[in-house]
This record gives sequence, structure tokens and C-alpha cells, in this order.
Amino acid sequence: MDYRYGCVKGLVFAAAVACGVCASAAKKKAPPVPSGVPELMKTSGGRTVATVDEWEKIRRPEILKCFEENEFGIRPDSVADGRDVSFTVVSEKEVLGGRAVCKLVKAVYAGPYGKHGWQFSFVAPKGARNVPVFLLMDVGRGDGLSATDDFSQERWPAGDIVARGFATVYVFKEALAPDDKSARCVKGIFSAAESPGSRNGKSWATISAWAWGNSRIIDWLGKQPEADASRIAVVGHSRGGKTALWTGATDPRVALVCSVQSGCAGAKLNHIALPRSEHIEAITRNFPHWFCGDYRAKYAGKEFSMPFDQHWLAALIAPRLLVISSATEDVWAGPRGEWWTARLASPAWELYGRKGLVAESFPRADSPQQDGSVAYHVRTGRHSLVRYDWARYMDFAEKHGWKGMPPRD
Ligand code: GTR
Repeated sequence: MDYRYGCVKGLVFAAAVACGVCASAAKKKAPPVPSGVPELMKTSGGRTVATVDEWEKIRRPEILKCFEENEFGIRPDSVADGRDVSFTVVSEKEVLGGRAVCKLVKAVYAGPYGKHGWQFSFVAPKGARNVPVFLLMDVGRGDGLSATDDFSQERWPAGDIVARGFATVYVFKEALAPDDKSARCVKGIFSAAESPGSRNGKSWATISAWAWGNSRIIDWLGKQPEADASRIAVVGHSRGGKTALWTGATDPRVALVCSVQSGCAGAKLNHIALPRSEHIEAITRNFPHWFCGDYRAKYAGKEFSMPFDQHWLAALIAPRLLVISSATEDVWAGPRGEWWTARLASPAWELYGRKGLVAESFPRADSPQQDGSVAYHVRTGRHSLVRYDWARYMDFAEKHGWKGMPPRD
């Protein structure tokens, strides 16, 4: 045997072994926490939060107020609760080959400046009693009814949801408030709730209005025998994902939040350098109507010096269930920043003796991390909501004891 060849081979082998060792060590080593991330578990007065009581009485209210005043805006008293909303079932029909019933419901808000109505669809397995509900606020057709015509969409696979014994709601977000920057928060629900002259830099904006709409549907669900009011999941993609997070933060009746590629101003951490992801200057320039005016005025271009960050928003959902999910090609939403939010929010769950996100490093594609009360997955593919995502949300709910209606023979 050629001596030199033996040597080279030995070296190559040794290098390969060393690399393998390095790779597996690197795999095991948790990545360093992005620097400068504002502390979650310290009150504004500098006190460390160590108990549920301190969290619920001091820190959680502080954080909620921070997001109201600086990102989503403060709702006017005229929409403080659901008192002024009435509901009518407009139609009821069997769908999915008789396996489910679809009700089309009209909600009307009667506010100090007028009325505003919108519709949503509720689909439950036929004969269902007390089953968990997955509520999706999403894009759709202008009249908001297109979803009732098609139960096998990737975005809203009502047939799959019913097949697992769960009920589901679809609502078209623009039926509540237009997604239009030129409308400047004066149309839709805004026109009935407040006078345009009363708005200021801290006034509620479109995401807050959409989240309010989700809460009104939850009011209605609470009175339906088909629905288990203690098991309501709110799902939303992208701008809908930001809305789902804010719904869960403001409404304790939401038992599971599924934030799908919510990105900047949603689940993506700001204190992380992801140069090709969306940032506050861009989002508030392109979509100023989603946020209160102060968000842009105070934080555009200042991500790294912000006194708060999005893991605080996620922590408002503790101790309830949360899934944050991303897609590999959705660089704009910043998957790693979304993962970090799940990770850094987790101490809020630990206060309640639960585990948040258990995993210590960013996962491979299509390998969901679902061991604690906070789950994360990054799906192969683009910016969208698809069946794969829905299946993971339902797996996670089932892991936590959510049971659908058993299949009928
Ligand atoms: C993007 C936007 C995101 C996100 C998304 C969507 O273009 O920059 O913040 O909300 O749209 O809603 O699809």
C-alpha cells in the first residue's frame, strides 16, 4: 500500500471524525441569545417577577398597556365589550355530504355613530355538542361568504377540521374594517364606534379592530351548544397572525393561539439582525393603518433600542397554548426571529409550572417542536397557510387533551 495514500486517508478520516464531532456538538449547543433583548421578567420598576401573582397583577398589565399604547392602539370605550353587538343566524344548511352543518351568522354593532354589520360562517360536525372550535380570520371575497362555498381550501380546510371532530369559524377580516391604508381607520367598524376627529397617535387601528371582531365571535360561540367555550383556538396568517396574537393577548377566553408567519410586529423578535426580513419602518410605511400612529413615530428604524419586544406580546398568552409557525422561504417574516420569540417568551409559562418552548435550537424544516405549551414549526415552502400547518395545530391541540366529536358510522 502506498504510504502517502495511507497517510492522506488517515488524515481525511480523522478530519471527518472531528467534523462530525464538531457538527454534533454544534447541533447540541444552544445558540446565543440575541443581545440587548429587553427583559421579560422585570417590572418597569426593576423588580424581578417571581410569582404568578406578581405576573398577573403587575407585569402582565404593564406589558398589555405597553402594546396598547405603542403598537396596536387603545380601543375607545364605545367598544369596551360586546354589549352592543347582536347576532342573527341568516341561514343554516348541511354541508360536506351531510357530515356537518354550516350556519351563516350576521353580527351587527350599534355604536354611538351608527351601525356596522358583518358576517361569518360557523361549521360544526353534524350533531356536535361541546366541541373545540378553530376560528380563522382571513382574506377572502368582498362579501365574506366565499368560504361557505368551498370547504377544502388549503387556507381553510374545513373538511379536514370537521373530520377530526372539531368545529370552525371563517370570517373575512375586511368585513369588519377595510385593509386599506387610504381608509385611515375611518371606515367599517371605526365609523360606527368613534368620530374621526377624536383619533390621536394612540388610537386603536385596524389590527385591533380585527381582534375585537374575533372577540365578538367568541361571545357568540360561548352561547352555542355545539361549541366548547373553554377550547377556542384563534388562527391567523401573516397580518391575520398579528391579529391572532393580539386577540389572544386581550381576550383570556382564547385557549390556543396559532400565529402563522406573523413576522414583523407579530411574532418576529425585533432585537435580531435579519437583514432581509421586514422591519418597522417598512411595515408602518406600507401598512400604516394596522398600527397606532405612535408605533411608526417612535420606533421606525429603532428596533435595536426599543424598550420592549415581541416575546413580551407572546408572553401575554401564558399559560394558555401558543403555536408560532414559519415557512422556510418566508425570509421576510424572519423565521429565526419568530423562533426566538417562542423561546424567550417561555419563562412566562414556567411561572405557572408549565414548560414553554422546550427545544433549545432552531429546528430543521418540517420537524415540529411541540413538547411544551408553546410549539414551533418551520414548514418547507412559501408565505401561506396550508393543510400541513392546520394538521400541526390540531395535533398540538390533541396533545393537550382537545377532543373532537368521534366520527359517526
Ligand atoms: C406582507 C407584510 C407582512 C404581512 C403580510 C401578509 O407583505 O409585509 O407584514 O403581514 O404581508 O399579511 O400577507
